[in-house]
Amino acid sequence: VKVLLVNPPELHTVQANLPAAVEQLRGATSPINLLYPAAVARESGRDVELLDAHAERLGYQALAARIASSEPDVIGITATTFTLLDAIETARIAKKAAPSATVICGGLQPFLYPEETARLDAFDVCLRGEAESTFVPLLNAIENKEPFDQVPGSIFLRDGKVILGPDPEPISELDSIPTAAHDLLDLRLYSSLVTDRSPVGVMISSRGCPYRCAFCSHSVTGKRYRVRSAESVVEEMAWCESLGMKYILFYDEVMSIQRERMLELCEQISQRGLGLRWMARARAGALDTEMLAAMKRAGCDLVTMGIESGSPKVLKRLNRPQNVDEAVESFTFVRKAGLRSIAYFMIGCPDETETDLRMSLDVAKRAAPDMVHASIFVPYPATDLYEEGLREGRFASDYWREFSANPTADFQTRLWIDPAEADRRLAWFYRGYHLRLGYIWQRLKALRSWKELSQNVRGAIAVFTMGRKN
Ligand code: B12
Ligand code: SF4
Repeated sequence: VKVLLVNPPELHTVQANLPAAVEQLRGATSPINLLYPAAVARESGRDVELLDAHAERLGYQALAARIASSEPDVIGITATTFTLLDAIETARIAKKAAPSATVICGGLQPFLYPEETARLDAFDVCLRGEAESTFVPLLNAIENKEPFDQVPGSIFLRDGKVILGPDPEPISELDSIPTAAHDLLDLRLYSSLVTDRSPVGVMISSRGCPYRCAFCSHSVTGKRYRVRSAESVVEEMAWCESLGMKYILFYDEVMSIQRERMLELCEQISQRGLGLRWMARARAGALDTEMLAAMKRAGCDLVTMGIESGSPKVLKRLNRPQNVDEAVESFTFVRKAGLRSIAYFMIGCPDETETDLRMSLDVAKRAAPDMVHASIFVPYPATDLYEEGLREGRFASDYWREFSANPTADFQTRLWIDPAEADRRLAWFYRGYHLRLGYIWQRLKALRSWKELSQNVRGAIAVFTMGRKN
């Protein structure tokens, strides 16, 4: 069978917590979530094509034409709750453009809301779980015209009833799965706000996260932290470089939590002598100068970390480490190691008062990252805080589940605090951070190119014209 994997356009995404202006500045990054199913399908001998409609900025008409000309037997679409409407629209288009193809939905949405996604009647079958344990069994079943009942992770409708296949096995040995199929991408489409290098690639060196921040959706990759060997990561990096990539975004949930592994990985990257630069998402408080020096030698130039709030009380509420000084120290270490940093903050968190907000600004100034990224706290689906809000009657109904069952374009995310107040706090925080001579001087010193200057100017315009629905 011929497989076409589609990353849907992002024309009807549920707007979360970033102003549309900032959203548009974000370059498209490669759909790593589809590069894994692509790799396993290809390894099993199938002909695989990948269509990134979002990165190509395709509208639905153009998408239909492309799907038709690909003549696929199987169409695999990825969906999160935020991209569900576009995933459904893509499935509808796909059904018309390739009427005999089986249309599949995978990703976070069918994992979080299996019944609701199956009942949408948009997809022939959905898959929950990691593609490496589900996709090939499904392709086999399609090819052999067998029912999907025994396919791990399958969910589908039969006579109006939702049927669930066996639970999929989590992948315990990450080295056993094939390398993400980067060569299927048109690399020219990918860039990122965090670097002036391009093309930009995405890699994952570990899966899962052992922590339980109260604002974070349960993810497909789960709580068990699993790592790849340094050898396999370095091989993939070398391959990415040979394909033409200049920069890698490591999208691991938490990359730096196993110190020895990180040192080993950096050592091997350095020895390989790659010209790539890369960034890592790290955990504040879990970094030391030796690790950062090793990362720098290995080509890392940016570390991003969540601080979230400057108030220990709010941090406790978020189930985050409450030692603010340790978080600040991590940023100092990063700066001293000669790396750039981005700090993430959330504004409008549960129980946040004006005093807590001021504490956040104060910590942001002390941490002095190269860039501050603040967003309004949105209770995401399948998070502890959303569930608390439901239990305690803050939200009248399980609106994320209702949206999943009956997604409509007028759906609006809800906040914990009054939206106008949240906007005011966010604007106050950003202006307080950026409108300081010290900050402006720091940025000017750090500017490395005209492209970066224009990005900064556009970013600043986005900040000052901020409002959630502009
Ligand atoms: C990297 C990342 C981003 C990146 C890139 C997103 C992207 N489209 O690739 C950026 C920064 C752009 C981003 C933006 C946002 N993100 Co984000 N992001 C992540 C993060 C950290 C990792 C995702 C990832 O690459 N995982 C690794 C891959 C391999 O795993 P996976 O996606 O689950 O895919 C596997 C399976 O699901 C399956 N699979 C997936 N698709 C398909 C398709 C088929 C056909 C098959 C067979 C299988 C299959 O196979 C894969 C391999 O096993 C996750 C956290 C997490 N742990 O998932 C949040 C997460 C997905 N993001 C989230 C959110 C909310 C957002 C934003 C709304 C944030 C914002 N404020 O704007 C935006 C929305 C952007 C958008 N339009 O989708 C939430 C989603 C919550 C939800 N229920 O929808 C998550 C879960 C964070 C969280 N824990 O709360 N994000
Ligand atoms: S926010 Fe990050 S550290 Fe916290 S639970 Fe989610 S992935 Fe883990």
